[in-house]
Amino acid sequence: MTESQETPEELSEETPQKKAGFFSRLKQGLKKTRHSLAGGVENVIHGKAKVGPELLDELEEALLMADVGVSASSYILDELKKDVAQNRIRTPDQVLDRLKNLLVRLLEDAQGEMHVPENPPMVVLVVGINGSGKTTTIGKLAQKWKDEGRNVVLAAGDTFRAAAIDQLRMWADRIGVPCIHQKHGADPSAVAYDAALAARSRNADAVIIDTAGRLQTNANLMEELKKIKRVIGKILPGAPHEILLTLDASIGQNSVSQARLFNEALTINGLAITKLDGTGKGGAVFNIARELKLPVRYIGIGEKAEDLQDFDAGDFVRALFEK
Ligand SMILES: Nc1nc2c(ncn2[C@@H]2O[C@H](COP(=O)(O)OP(=O)(O)O)[C@@H](O)[C@H]2O)c(=O)[nH]1
Ligand SMILES: [Mg+2]
Repeated sequence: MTESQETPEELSEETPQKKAGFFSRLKQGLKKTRHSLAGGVENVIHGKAKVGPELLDELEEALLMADVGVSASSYILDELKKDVAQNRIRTPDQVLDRLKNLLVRLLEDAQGEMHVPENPPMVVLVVGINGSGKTTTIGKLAQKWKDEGRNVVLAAGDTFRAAAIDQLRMWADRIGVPCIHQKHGADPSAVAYDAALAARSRNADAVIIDTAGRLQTNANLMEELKKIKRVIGKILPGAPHEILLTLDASIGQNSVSQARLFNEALTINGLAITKLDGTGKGGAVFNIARELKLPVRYIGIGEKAEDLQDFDAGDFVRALFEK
């Protein structure tokens, strides 16, 4: 590529700074998991002069303590043991480097692109249990997409609680995007239907649909979500293009079974891991990737609009381990 063909972003001097700001916020947001995961691992590595069964056992324990989970931890340990047995790894520092690579690989194996339809609007259906961060994530995502120049329409599909409708409308007003809503108790699929029609007539780029939470074991909820999916697919073929599951990082390993239940009922396309700033259990992300092979799209590291980040496996692991 010649210089004259470079895009404005590549020439912009702001990009590295923006990236640095993004990364330091990520590090700050992951502080507690840095402490539990990287802290635990480094204690083991730095306390040992040589690589042997003792170091590897303690490392596994440190991973489990940091909520990395049985499946992801045993995958990592099996790989490390092979490397040690075949003499590819000889020092504790090499174990640490290899561990970081394996953590990135684990996450990357589950990554995949979002399906963006040829003809907009793209429809994103956001699901998850009560309090997992659906409405907040939608608000943040709408802000982010609007800042990127996309026309977004929100749909207040959590009609189960009046406060949930108001909460989404408040986000919409603040950001300056339309929010399609009906009254408390209305059929959520009717709201989704209205939103799809509104988005089509406004030539919107994206519709993001909020839904009710309750318990993941609640059969009615799953039926309700399936109905939204069916209804929306009739108006906009191929929709919803993304079913995004929000998982509260502070529930640790329980997120694996929660994600499995939603995935069985609805076929989840991607995950938003929320509240990483408030917990040391962020290591669970690795087990979710290992067990469910579901891509993490976004992470929430605070309550404000700017506290939602696109997920990048390499950045995530670097933010956990880098000094
Ligand atoms: N610290 C923090 N709080 C969050 C994050 N995401 C959501 N929350 C808070 O979690 C609570 C529940 O979020 P909400 O979006 O209402 O969950 P919903 O019931 O799934 O819609 C609210 O108080 C949010 O402000 C996050 O990434 N970090
Ligand atoms: Mg909500």
